[in-house]
Amino acid sequence: MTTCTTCPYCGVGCGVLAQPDTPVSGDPNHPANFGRLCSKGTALGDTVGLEGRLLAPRLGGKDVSWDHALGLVAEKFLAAIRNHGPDSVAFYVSGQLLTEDYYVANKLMKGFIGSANIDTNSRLCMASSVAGHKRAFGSDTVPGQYEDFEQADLVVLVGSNTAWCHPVLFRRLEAAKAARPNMKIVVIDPRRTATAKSADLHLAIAPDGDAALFNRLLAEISRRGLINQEYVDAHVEGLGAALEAAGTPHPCGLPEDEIAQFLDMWCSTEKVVTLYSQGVNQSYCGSDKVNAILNCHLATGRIGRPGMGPFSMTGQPNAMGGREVGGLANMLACHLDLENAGHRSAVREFWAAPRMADKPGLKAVDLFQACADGKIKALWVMSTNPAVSMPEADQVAEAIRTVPFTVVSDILAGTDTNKCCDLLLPATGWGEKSGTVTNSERCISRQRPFLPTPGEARPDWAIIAEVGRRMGWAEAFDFANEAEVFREHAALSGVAAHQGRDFDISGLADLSDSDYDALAPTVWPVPADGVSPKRFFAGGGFYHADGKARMLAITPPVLADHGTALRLNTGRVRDQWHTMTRTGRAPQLGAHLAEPYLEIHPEDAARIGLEEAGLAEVKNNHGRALLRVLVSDKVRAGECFAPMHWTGETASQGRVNALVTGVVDPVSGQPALKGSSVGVTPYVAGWYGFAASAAQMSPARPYAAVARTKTGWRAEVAGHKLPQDWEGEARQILNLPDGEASVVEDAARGLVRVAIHRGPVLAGVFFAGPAPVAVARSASVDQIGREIAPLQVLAGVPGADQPAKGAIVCACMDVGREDLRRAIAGGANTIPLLGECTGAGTNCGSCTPEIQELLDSTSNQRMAAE
Ligand SMILES: Nc1nc2c(c(=O)[nH]1)N[C@H]1C(S)=C(S)[C@@H](COP(=O)(O)OP(=O)(O)OC[C@H]3O[C@@H](n4cnc5c(=O)[nH]c(N)nc54)[C@H](O)[C@@H]3O)O[C@H]1N2
Ligand SMILES: Nc1nc2c(c(=O)[nH]1)N[C@H]1C(S)=C(S)[C@@H](COP(=O)(O)OP(=O)(O)OC[C@H]3O[C@@H](n4cnc5c(=O)[nH]c(N)nc54)[C@H](O)[C@@H]3O)O[C@H]1N2
Ligand code: SF4
Ligand SMILES: [Mo]
Repeated sequence: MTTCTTCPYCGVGCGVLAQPDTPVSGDPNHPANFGRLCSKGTALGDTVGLEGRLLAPRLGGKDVSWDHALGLVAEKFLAAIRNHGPDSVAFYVSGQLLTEDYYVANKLMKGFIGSANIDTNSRLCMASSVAGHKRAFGSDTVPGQYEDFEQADLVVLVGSNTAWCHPVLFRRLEAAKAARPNMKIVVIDPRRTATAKSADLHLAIAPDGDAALFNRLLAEISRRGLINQEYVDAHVEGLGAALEAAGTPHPCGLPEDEIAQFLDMWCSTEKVVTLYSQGVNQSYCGSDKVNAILNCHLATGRIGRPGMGPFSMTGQPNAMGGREVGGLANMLACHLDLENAGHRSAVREFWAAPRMADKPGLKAVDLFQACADGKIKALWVMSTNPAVSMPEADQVAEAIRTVPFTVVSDILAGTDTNKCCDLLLPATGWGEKSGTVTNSERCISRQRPFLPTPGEARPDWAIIAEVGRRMGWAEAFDFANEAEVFREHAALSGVAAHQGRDFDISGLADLSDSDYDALAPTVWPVPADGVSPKRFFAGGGFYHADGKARMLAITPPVLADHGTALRLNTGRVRDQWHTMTRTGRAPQLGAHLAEPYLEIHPEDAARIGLEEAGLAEVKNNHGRALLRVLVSDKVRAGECFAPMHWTGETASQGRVNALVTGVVDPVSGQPALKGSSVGVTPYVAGWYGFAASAAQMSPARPYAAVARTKTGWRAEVAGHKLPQDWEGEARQILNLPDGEASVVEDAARGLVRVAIHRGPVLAGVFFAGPAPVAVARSASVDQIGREIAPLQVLAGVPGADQPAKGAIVCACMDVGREDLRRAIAGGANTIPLLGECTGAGTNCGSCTPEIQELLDSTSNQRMAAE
């Protein structure tokens, strides 16, 4: 039987059709994706196996009963509260919890424990957007809908690598542009990303130059007489001050002609959507960037109408739901304000809460600082991996260890955060759990189970509710099922609506269990009486007391000077999700980019003495990382980029957040994850190697990065001292103590090749040399588990029957760079032709920017040769 559910990755929130032991497919009826999925969604079936799962509560490394585990949590939290007060405990939760989980956690902390020390990884993600929305609109409201992207004539993507991070929305945008070629796309990003590649105009802005650019835009809007005076008079305050601040131009690092082009496009197009994401939010001036963007839409009244508006793209599947339940330390519930006494008493009454929090709690960075300072006596981490994803991650891991009692709820046993915690609680994961998520366009969708519950795992909401009961609040946490939690949340939103808030789903408060099970994707608001339009603010109706929006006077920051250091920008790659605990298990997703890397401009690389494919040591006073060098003019000189995904599980020194600064935006408390100062030097290893094994390898050399493959595991390694015994070294790295070894050493060139067979079957292969080794990696990986002669293995080249694939470009159809090059040489010179020959790009299409790049570079080479 097929189950309709929702993808657990990005905020696009695609509908998925799933059943056990079958590849998933896109739900043609879901309004977010209409059947499309990206590479990560397509690979979901490969990530739900039980390998590495946490299947029972574990205390100090030993399995314990739920009764013991939950009793202990209740006891330790109660003891801390008794001895040190409610603010001595904290929850750190996640936009990957379902709304029901999130609601119960927030209720327990804010209404019953009586502290607001619950913060979420959304602090690292959406906090600046939330703050910007609240300042401008009086509420955290996303006015628009996805269809606005299709209806717009100009789409501006600011600090968003949509092609990789929200691929299905990007595909919808591409399709709309193909249908209406006059539609224009502008990308504002210091890096030339895959998204920028498809844009009509790419503005490689100076980091944090965004507020200056949007101030320029506001001034130009005014200069051209494009202020929508009628709208502003009726619905907006603050125009004068905003214009005055925008009157003084500040540098944004762009040439004047490019600025002029952008201003002209924006001013001369009425239907414009400005989407923004982490290049805006994750900055020391993120909230101001948000308001500089909102100012332009408010001044022109281009908001809440079809094809128009600002659009803050959410990252996680339930980032939006988390904001609805009030999961941030400075929010209450249902978009009510913690600092508003009226709101607090309404919630107190609804919850019959014994002890309401009455002041904001600690925001993520401060929360972990309080852990380090010994102020937090009990900490519960749920569905997030802060030892990897928080800035200054080494210090955060240490801070977690400092807390006397730490609990983590996760689906997996071995995460970096779990290693710092006392008690591990096994949660049910995607495919097993049931509840709702809200995507970027405010659409609530069901996640439905289609797999049995593994081991003793329990749903997050049920774990939290049981702790609530054991702490003494039996009635308040007596939820029979997730539908009951949802109904309570929906009913509370009705209370919020009476307080004049935007978030109202009271129309869903009476769903029966079976209605809830069958709930179709639903865009809020859903008031109990009457209908609401899908978009907000076309006719005003803002949530400040006077019903008006606010334009803010924004003073752009002085752009940071990193001196002789480089500015480290961080972000995502196409086929991995955050700390890779799930995507890292799908072999096809690890084949696109298999190592932690540093993208660096050719000028800087030359100055520093870095070579392509060599290793870079990246350092500052927070920490250190060793990363593979990728020389590229896609980054600006003086800047470098590294992905955030590698952890202690997958790399020996690839945790980039060890280097990332904990400086925060003063308004939102969101850290500036895109702007750290680092020193970069070449790391010269004694030897470099590549290994493919049937056994699980661990990253245990000075440099090592391991990834899952179809045949087992692969690893890139490097070491200091030349091993005396290469066979022993190879066996250790390959994790193959037994089996027959064949070793070839070329002492003169320092090259070593080791193959390990079990009978006729190849179990592992290892290549090492004094420089990064050039072997056909995909071919070696493919040979594992096959009957193949040692000599052929040790040649390090694919057999005649297996042409080299090269690095995987199309993860869905398993097509490599070399496959594509051969097809291009054979005459397939367009994306559709390449799709026909190789299959590449024919499933999710998120690799099409890379295929296009390969086509362009091949035709450039051809032109140069002619
Ligand atoms: N493949 C994949 N997709 C994901 C995720 C994932 O882990 N993997 N995670 C999801 C989550 S939680 C999130 S929050 C989203 C994030 O989605 P995005 O925000 O699109 O992704 P990032 O790569 O973090 O950063 C976006 C871009 O900001 C640019 N940038 C850096 N500094 C500046 C600046 O000062 N100004 C401007 N204009 N741009 C700047 C960076 O160069 C980068 O290309 O992705 C979601 N989707
Ligand atoms: N340098 C840098 N750092 C960043 C960012 C950046 O751009 N640059 N981006 C930031 C952003 S936007 C985000 S959103 C964060 C993301 O960072 P994290 O939230 O730390 O990353 P994940 O790997 O998604 O962690 C989710 C954890 O929950 C577990 N899990 C999965 N499903 C369930 C479940 O149903 N229940 C429970 N209890 N656990 C589950 C997973 O195994 C995993 O351990 O990273 C932030 N950090
Ligand atoms: S775009 Fe991809 S990751 Fe995002 S929800 Fe859709 S399938 Fe999942
Ligand atoms: Mo995020």
